[in-house]
Amino acid sequence: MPPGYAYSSTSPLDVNDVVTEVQLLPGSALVEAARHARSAQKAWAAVPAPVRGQVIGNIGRLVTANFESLARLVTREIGKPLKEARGEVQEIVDTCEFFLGEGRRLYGQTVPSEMADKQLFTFRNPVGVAAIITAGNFPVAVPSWYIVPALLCGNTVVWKPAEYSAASAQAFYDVFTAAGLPEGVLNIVFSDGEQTFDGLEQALQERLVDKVGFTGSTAVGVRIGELCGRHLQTPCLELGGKNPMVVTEDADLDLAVQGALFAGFGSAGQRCTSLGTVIAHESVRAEFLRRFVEATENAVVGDPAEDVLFGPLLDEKFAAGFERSLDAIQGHHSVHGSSGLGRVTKDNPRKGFVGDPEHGLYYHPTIVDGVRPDDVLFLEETFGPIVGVTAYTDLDQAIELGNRPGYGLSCAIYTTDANKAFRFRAGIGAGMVSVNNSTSGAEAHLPFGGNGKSGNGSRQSGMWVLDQFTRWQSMNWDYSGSLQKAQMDTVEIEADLEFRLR
Ligand code: UN1
Repeated sequence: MPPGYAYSSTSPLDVNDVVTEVQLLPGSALVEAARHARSAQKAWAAVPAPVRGQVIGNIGRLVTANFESLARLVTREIGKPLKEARGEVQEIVDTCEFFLGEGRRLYGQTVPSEMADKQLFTFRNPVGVAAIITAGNFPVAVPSWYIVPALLCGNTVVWKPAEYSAASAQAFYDVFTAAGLPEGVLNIVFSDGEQTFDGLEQALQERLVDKVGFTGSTAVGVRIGELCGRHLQTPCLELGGKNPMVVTEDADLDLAVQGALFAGFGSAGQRCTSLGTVIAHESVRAEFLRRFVEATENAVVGDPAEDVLFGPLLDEKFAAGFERSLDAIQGHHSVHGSSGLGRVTKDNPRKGFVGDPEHGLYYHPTIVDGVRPDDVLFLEETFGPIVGVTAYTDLDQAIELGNRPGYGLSCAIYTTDANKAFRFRAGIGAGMVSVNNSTSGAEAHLPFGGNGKSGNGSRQSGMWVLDQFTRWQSMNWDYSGSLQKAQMDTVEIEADLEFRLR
C-alpha cells in the first residue's frame, strides 16, 4: 500500500494545541478495510439479532463509563460547548438503548395469500458491508446514528471519520471495539476527501461495499450519489440545509427569540440543522429583530468549557469557509448582533467574551437584516454564526420563501395558531418541522433527514433507519401439494358480486 501523509488534528481553542496526529491513507486502505469487513460479515450476520443487541447494550454501557472523558475530548478537538458535547455523548447512549431493544424485534411480517394453503412472509436481511463517511461537527453522535443500527442489523462497517475530529473518532472506535465486536466487524480508516472518493469508487467496482452512508456537504453528496447510482446503489445522504424559521404575527416573540438564538448560533451555526433565515411577518419583524439583536449582543461567546452560547469554529478550513460567507453581505443589508464582524481578536473584541481569543477560531455572531430572496445569503448554506432576517405578508408567501433555497432539511414556525402550524407543515418541503422550537435538536428515535438539496429522502434514527441497513426479502410457501398460480398468471376465483359496473 502506498504511504499516507501525516495530518495533525488541532484544537480550535488554540490552534497550536495538536490533539492527535494521524496518517491519512490512500484509497487502497479503504478498499482493504472493505475486504476485511466483507470477510467478517457472514459470521456477524449469523449471530442472532438479540445477541447483537446485547453487544449494542455493552457499547452503551462502555460509553457511559467513559462519558466525561469522551465529552471533554470532543470539546477540545472541535470546540463544542461542554454541555453540548455531553449531550452528544448521551445521544450515542440513547441510540444504543433504542437499538438494543430492536435486536429483539427486527420484525418481519406474515402476509395473507391470494390462495388457500399458502403463506407469505417478509424478512429483513442485512445489506452487507456499509461504508460510512461522516463530518466532524457531530464527531460521535452522528456516526452512532449510522454505525449502531448498521451493526445491529448484521452489517459490517468501514468508517471514514472527518480528519479534523480524528481523536474523537479514534476514542469512539476504541470504545465500540472494546465492547465485544468481533474482529473485522467495525473498521476505521483515516483518509482525505479525494482519497476516500478513489477508494470508494474502487470498492464499489469490486463489489465490496453494499451501502454508503454520508453526512456532509451537498456538493460532495451529489458526487457520492452519482457514484453510487452507477453501481445501482441508493446511499443514505444527510447533506446541507438552509433552514427557515417563520415567525407569525401571533407568535410569542420572546420564545421565538430564544429559538432563533439557539438555532442560529448554537454550535456556532455549524449544524446542518442550523437556522438560515428568519422569515417574520411584516407586522412583527421590527420588534422581533430588536429583541433578537439585544439577545445576541448579550449572548456569551468564548471558551467552550464555560457556560457559553458558542465557542470557536470547528477547524481552520471551516473558519476560512465562514469568512467567504461574510463576503456575501451586501450594501442593502444591515448588520447587527455585535460591535464587530468576523474573527474575534484583541483588536476586534467582543463584549463579554470569555477566555483568550488570540489563538482560537472565534467569530462574532452576525444578524443580517433585509436579505432578499435572490441574495446569496438567502439561498446558500453559510455554516457559521450568521442569521438572515426577512419579512413576509401572508403565510403562503412565507412557505414559498422557506422552500425557495431548494434545501429541505429542517424548519420551524413560531405561532399560537394551530391552523397556521398545520398549513405550514403541509406546504414546507423540509423533512423535519418544529413548532415553537429550534430548527435543530434531533431526537434519537424520530426520523432524521431531508429532501431536495438536503438529501435523497433517506432517513436515519428510530425504526426508519432499518430500511437503510436491511433489505426486505419476501418468501411464499405453498403447502397445497399442487401448483397454484398467482392471480397475475390466472384468475381462478370469480366473485359473486351484487354490484356490477354498468
Ligand atoms: C440536530 O438536529 O441538532 O450534522 C442534529 C448535523 C446533523 C445533526 C444535527 N447531522 O448537523
